[in-house]
Amino acid sequence: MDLSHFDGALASAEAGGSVPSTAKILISGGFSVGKTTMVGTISEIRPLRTEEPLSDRGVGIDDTKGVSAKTTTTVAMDFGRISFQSGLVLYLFGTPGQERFWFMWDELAVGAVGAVVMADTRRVADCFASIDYFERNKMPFVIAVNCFDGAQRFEPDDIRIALSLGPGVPIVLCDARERDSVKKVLVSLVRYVLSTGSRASQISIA
Ligand SMILES: Nc1nc2c(ncn2[C@@H]2O[C@H](COP(=O)(O)OP(=O)(O)OP(=O)(O)O)[C@@H](O)[C@H]2O)c(=O)[nH]1
Ligand SMILES: [Mg+2]
Repeated sequence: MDLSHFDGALASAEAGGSVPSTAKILISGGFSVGKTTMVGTISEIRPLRTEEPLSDRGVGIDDTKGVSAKTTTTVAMDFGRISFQSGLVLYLFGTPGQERFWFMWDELAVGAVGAVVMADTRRVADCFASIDYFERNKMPFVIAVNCFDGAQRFEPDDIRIALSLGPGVPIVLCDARERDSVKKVLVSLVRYVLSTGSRASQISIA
């Protein structure tokens, strides 16, 4: 990848210029944390979804604790796209949240430059698998804490301790239903990817 091209695109996005560039981003996290919602909120195209009803077959397998209102789940992926004024285009791939569909992750991760790991402070351990996966694969990620109604609010520093994250990993509080909020998460990820450089510089995003 030509990282300077991506860097230029972001700078240009901020300056209102026009440099075309694309990047693949993963939206991951535990079951029912709001991944499909996030992709749908920000996508400028009708998002591709692979939702299937939660059925009796999942009883004893799917962890529906705390998400009793949930009736469907992502079985393969979500897909959406967001363009910045500059021409920078992000392709968003939402991962399935349930363990039995994690075999999809390796496929989805091919060519991705970074990831958003969504977290719910009521079920914080659910995002450990995503964090482990991206740390193992040396893919830069940011934590997006989806602030559900009624969930206790925590400071980013407390969340950093709870997730055993180093000081560098950005933690952003967000509402997956709010476009501007999701945009902040993505901008934070792009900036972080550019600041780390190492992984991004080996990947083609052109
Ligand atoms: N209150 C509130 N509800 C949300 C928010 N984000 C998502 N939801 C709701 O939470 C539920 C789960 O959202 P999804 O976007 O399907 O979650 P997911 O992470 O894609 O779920 P899986 O693919 O099954 O792992 C849905 O009923 C959403 O409407 C949020 O920020 N606040
Ligand atoms: Mg989903």
